[in-house]
Amino acid sequence: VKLHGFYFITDHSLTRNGIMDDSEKALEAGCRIIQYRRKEAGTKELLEESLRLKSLCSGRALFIVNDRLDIALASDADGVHIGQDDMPYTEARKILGPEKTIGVTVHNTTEAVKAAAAGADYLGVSPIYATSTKEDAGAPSGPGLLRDIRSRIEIPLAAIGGINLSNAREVLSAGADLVCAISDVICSDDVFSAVREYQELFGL
Ligand code: TZP
Ligand code: MG
Repeated sequence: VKLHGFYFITDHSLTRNGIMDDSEKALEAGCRIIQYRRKEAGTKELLEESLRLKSLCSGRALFIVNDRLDIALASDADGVHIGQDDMPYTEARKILGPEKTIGVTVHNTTEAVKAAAAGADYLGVSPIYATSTKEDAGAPSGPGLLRDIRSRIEIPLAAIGGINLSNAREVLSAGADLVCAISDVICSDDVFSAVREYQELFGL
């Protein structure tokens, strides 16, 4: 099945009811891909949380771990998401094997062409708009970058950075298959309804 729809990413600093509750709401709203993203915790805690999320997602959604291949392997996640400064794609693939899903963040067309040629399963295109959720996100590209990458690359594209319900349509029309919106969804009073609104933009 081709990846399509809202891409949920956990956030410990923004959550109101906890990342397990947020993730459950996203799943109930029909989200089919969940990423566990957490930087500031010890390995044991990361693993315990990853195992809980993995069982929550089991049979319902693809479960992806940000950055940490060890946590992904130990919790039998479905895959990892890596940035340009993380484990390089080729080494990540060697470690995880052919079956796992590997997503790669790209900031320009050159990085996108390279990651796709190397075999990435999907690309995260980042940041589309200005965001304060990730400090080192870099300069926003605007939807034009998505359009350019879309014209050259066929694997699923996940758009991220500063996306909200007012700009999500232009992101979809620029060619995104997946949309991530962290603060807009996690800071809302009702994560379920927020994710539903995005899913509806996809006709899901
Ligand atoms: N990677 C690139 S931008 C970003 C991440 C994790 C943060 C996106 O957060 P928001 O709140 O949707 O702008
Ligand atoms: Mg990373």
